[in-house]
Amino acid sequence: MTTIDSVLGRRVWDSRGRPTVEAEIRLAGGATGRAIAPAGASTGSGEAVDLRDGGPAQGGYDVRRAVDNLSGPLAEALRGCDATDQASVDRRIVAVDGTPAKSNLGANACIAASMAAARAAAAALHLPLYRVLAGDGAVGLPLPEIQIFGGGAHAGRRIDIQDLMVVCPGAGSVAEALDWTAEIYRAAGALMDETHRRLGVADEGGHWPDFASNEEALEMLVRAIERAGLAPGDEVVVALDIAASEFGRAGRYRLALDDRELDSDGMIEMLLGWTERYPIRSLEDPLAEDDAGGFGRLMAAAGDRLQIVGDDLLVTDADRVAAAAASGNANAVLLKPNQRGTLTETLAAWRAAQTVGMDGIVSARSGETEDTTIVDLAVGWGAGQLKVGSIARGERTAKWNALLRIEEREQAPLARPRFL
Ligand code: 2PG
Ligand code: MG
Repeated sequence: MTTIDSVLGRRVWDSRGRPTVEAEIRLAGGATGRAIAPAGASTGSGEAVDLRDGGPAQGGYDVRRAVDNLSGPLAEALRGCDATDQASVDRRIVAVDGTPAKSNLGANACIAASMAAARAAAAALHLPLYRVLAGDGAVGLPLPEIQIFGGGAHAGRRIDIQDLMVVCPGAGSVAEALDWTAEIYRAAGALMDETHRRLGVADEGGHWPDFASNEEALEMLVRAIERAGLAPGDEVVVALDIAASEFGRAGRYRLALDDRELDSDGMIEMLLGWTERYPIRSLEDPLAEDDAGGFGRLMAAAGDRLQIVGDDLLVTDADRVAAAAASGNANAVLLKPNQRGTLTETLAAWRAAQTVGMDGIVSARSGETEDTTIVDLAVGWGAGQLKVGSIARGERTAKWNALLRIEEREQAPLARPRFL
């Protein structure tokens, strides 16, 4: 009843108006599951391959080959496989692609198939996916990490920092955290309008800012928290995704907005200065992916009080997570299923992190859709934190609203990550 009968590839659209891949899997018993691949803009060089067609159509971003790979070789490989055995589904995906980076069939085709199989299995079992993923374990609600200002590759590089986010450790529930964040988002918009700093909405729904310096963004974020009637550093803290690989290489960092060029130690000094002046508790990709030494020095200086998250550095790779833990380069991992191409490999990265006491953040990409599978992953795997962009734009609110429904159903406690 739960064996895979058919796999269909479909070309659909993402939040940047680019084509993307949807997989629809039908099981022998009639249950179906659907999932859509997201896409990043600031990608780590170690990510699995997001297969695009190139050429003139759709700016080279078309995915007709990946869609054909789904309906062709992937469908053939998965037919007859038991969808409730995710590990064996994913083994087949890995085997039929046959390359380390899924460059043959495309990680976008692979992750859509892997997630659709999980969805079909949950449908056949008449259970929500997060319940299936949790197994016998308790369900945990992740603390939301929510963008207020977009920047970097998501806002025309108008500021260098990519994501300025708030986390509400003082909130008693997901619903309250979202309430507070919406007040902050609104206050930030009003403050920007008063100072003519708002240009629009960035790729992940945060305000597209027109600040004179990177630090002005931090100042305004704290003022927005205060204007919303909340206590910065207590009820609400700040999380940044510096996405430093976008402007740093070979130990040199060029902050265009501040017209400054820093070496690795200069970056660390600047970031630590910010953490003293602002209630920052989490720094994602504070240094470039080729600067593991810099990560190590930052961890040595502040790894006991700050969450240092590897995204481009770790690319959801279990081996990299283990290596980073051994060398003390990060204390948290961002988990993006499409960076690897299967759920089993994504889970392996999370298990590797848990083994060494690292924290986890399940994350969306900057190019997203209405697909909410990552919400189930964060809840079912007990990842503790969830990052999906801002509290505006439908592809973002689809995830927060899914999380609200889960909270209503489960009444589970909100996670309390150690550094937040
Ligand atoms: C990131 C993500 C989400 P992208 O860097 O963490 O903000 O961006 O999907 O463009 O890699
Ligand atoms: Mg990132």
